[in-house]
Amino acid sequence: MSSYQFNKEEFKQEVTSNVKNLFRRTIAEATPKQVFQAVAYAVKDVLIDEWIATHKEYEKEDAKTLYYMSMEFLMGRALGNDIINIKARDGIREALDELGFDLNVIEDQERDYALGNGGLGRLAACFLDSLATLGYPAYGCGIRYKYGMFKQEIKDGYQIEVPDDWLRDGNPFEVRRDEYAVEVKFGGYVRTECDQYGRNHFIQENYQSVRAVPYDLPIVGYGNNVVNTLMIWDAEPINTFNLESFDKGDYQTAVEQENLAKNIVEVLYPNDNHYAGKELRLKQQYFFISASVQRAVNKFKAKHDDIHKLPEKVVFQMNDTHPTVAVPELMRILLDEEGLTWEEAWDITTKTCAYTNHTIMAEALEKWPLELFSRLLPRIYQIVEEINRRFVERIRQTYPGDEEKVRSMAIIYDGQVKMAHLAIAGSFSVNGVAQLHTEILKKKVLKDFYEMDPWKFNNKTNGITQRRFLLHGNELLASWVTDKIGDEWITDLPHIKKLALYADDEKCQQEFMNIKYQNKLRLARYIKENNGIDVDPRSIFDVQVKRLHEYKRQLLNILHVMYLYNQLKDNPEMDMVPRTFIFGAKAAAGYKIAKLTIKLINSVADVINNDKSIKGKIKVVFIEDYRVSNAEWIFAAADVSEQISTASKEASGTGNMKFMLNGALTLGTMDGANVEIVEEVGKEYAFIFGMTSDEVIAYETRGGYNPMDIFNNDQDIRRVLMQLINGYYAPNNTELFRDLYNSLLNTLSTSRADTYFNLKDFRAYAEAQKKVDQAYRDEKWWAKAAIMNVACSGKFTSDRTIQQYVDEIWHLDKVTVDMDE
Ligand code: 26Q
Repeated sequence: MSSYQFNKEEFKQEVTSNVKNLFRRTIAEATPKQVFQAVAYAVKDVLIDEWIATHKEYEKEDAKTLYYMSMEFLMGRALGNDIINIKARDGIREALDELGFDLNVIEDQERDYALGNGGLGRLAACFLDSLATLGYPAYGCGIRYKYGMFKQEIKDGYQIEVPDDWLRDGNPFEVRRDEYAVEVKFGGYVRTECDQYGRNHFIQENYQSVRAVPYDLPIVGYGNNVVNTLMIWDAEPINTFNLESFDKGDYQTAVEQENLAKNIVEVLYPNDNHYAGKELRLKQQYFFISASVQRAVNKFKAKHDDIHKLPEKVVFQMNDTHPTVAVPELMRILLDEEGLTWEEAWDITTKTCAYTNHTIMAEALEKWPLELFSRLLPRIYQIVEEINRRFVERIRQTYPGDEEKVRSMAIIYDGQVKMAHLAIAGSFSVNGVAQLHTEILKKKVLKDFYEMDPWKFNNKTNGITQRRFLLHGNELLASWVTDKIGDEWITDLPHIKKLALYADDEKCQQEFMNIKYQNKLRLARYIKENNGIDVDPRSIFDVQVKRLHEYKRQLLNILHVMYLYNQLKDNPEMDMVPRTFIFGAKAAAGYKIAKLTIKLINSVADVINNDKSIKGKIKVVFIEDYRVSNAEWIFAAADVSEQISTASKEASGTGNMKFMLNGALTLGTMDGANVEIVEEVGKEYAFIFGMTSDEVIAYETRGGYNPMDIFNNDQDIRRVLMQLINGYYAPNNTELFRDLYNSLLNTLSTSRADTYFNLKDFRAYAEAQKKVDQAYRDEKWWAKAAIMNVACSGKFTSDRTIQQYVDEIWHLDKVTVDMDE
């Protein structure tokens, strides 16, 4: 296989000429931002041939194609990743040097593509990277939000949400594909017509519609000439203000259609792991699903006559329940447009759709009110009704007389459409995202479904791409690893196991710790520039970065910081390794307790960072606007990875894997993929604490526990909690943190006191933290443990995850692309 040969002089010329054409400037006059644009277009020029060649090959092979349907793709930046994957990074760095620019600065000009919230969206992005690198035919299907995840600013310790106008300067990599635009219909009513053969036809009338236009983004495989496509849909008005409308006095409808189109793709909902039954959200879901399913069916039909063979060539993977309307939408097309019988259509649909579950938390489950659902999607609603009718019939046949089963499993119940139930009924595969999570699904949350169709259920433990999170994010460590063991790890991460041979070697330990130190310096510079805080790169970098959510327990972390600070105040000579507690987190805009937790972290930081008496032994840093691009540097610099969710609540976690890959030690609960991380690296090289998922679930069944007992018996904890309401961290407003205090101690009308067992796990957490402090003093041990974490991270590549999806669910064939042909 020949791959792209980089030609430095040609590249320099192209960049120079791009600057000229785009900005009417010479390269010497160009700003870094302009150079970024020019470089991006030059890179696209290279990609485009591979992109075309890849799709020619797919056509030629008539390859089965995956459509990964997701409301979110948290891509981060493209340029740095793409030039790594075409293996031109060193060449481009040199070329830019010679033109007088620093590649790092140029990369830093690109906006993050923040079309996602957190784990689920980033997982989709890692999967696309692995699919391209492994050479599997796949599309990502999503929405081209005008505004992605908001930018976070911290003002006076509070989170402020600023719109993310990511397309303002245009996106050099995207390609608008007007020729593939399709129509998507909303509302109106369904008229039934009986034809001469006695068959019913369903005609949607008086609807509003929008034109869905796909934009393609290239997804570059690593060194294999494969370029896949992320297809994101924009909405445009159809026939706006056409004469016909005016004549009919339909001015109102025309205006409404225009507004519908404008609103639909306006903004990503910034809720993570939380369902909000907003009408616009359902519109977004149907919009991109209808468009994607139409496109997939059209593409299939262009080559094949027999629609019954669709499952041989097409598979839809639904990323959580958000894309579940794909099930009734495919049914609609097969019934109404292809004229199939219900049985035929259902057979095809349930062989084409597969569903991934990402959460067991009740508040995240999507349930749409029937009134809303039927009004917005009248034909889809009819189909869901019929799916439900037949499904309930099947439940009754399987469990005669057991109406409890119907109650718990029906798709339509309590005046709602339960999307998870629809997804399970309509899919041939239902998977969880880590072993523990899948077991909880089977034994608890989806027990009834598992018992009825056990064959559908399977586990696919999440993974991450080492190309972005080591090769790009941590160049120093990546080169070191390659020096030691060769570069196979880039496409075959389990090879990294060979590093274990060096874990005991003192020279290697020193090299490793020195690299970690360099990365800590880099992060310290970033913190200084962005937060104005001086941190000591010799201190332990203890990091918790992830969305802010009560179950993730950032509160436990900061309560422990408050406790440590109290100890230091009592005993300024206390012997402890200096520690920098680093936080990064966005809170959903309407999530009060989460936002208050951010304020608390910043208030604690203010007090502690300015207290000279503790001699800098503790620093607290809240990194503003945590996102994919700065995450890459944060992981590289971390010593301790905080993965402290209430056991059973974190389906998998993927940040935990990124830390491990970068040689941080996990301080965590036995939750999600932490369990498998510990299984790989061994308990001795991690700090595990707290209740197990079984214990948590047992308490929950009993209705919780009484945190007051702990409050009354543990004076250290009591002191910390009192500081929430005595103005210790808010001298001007003693009531500021009252709600946090109440969430821990008072039974609120909405939930149990301390729903997430912060106080119950506090002592165990403090003990584990103490062990971290002790362990870090033994530098050799720490270096060895860190190297062992890197060495044992092989399982957690998304390449492995994708290969399992391919082998057990998708059954795709690998394609090779040769650029010589
Ligand atoms: C639903 C309805 C309306 C509005 C928003 C939502 C919504 C949006 C995003 C619901 C859930 C999400 C995101 C969930 C998520 O990120 N889950 C995480 O998925 C990761 C990848 O599998 C896991 O590693 C994490 O454990 C899980 O929390």
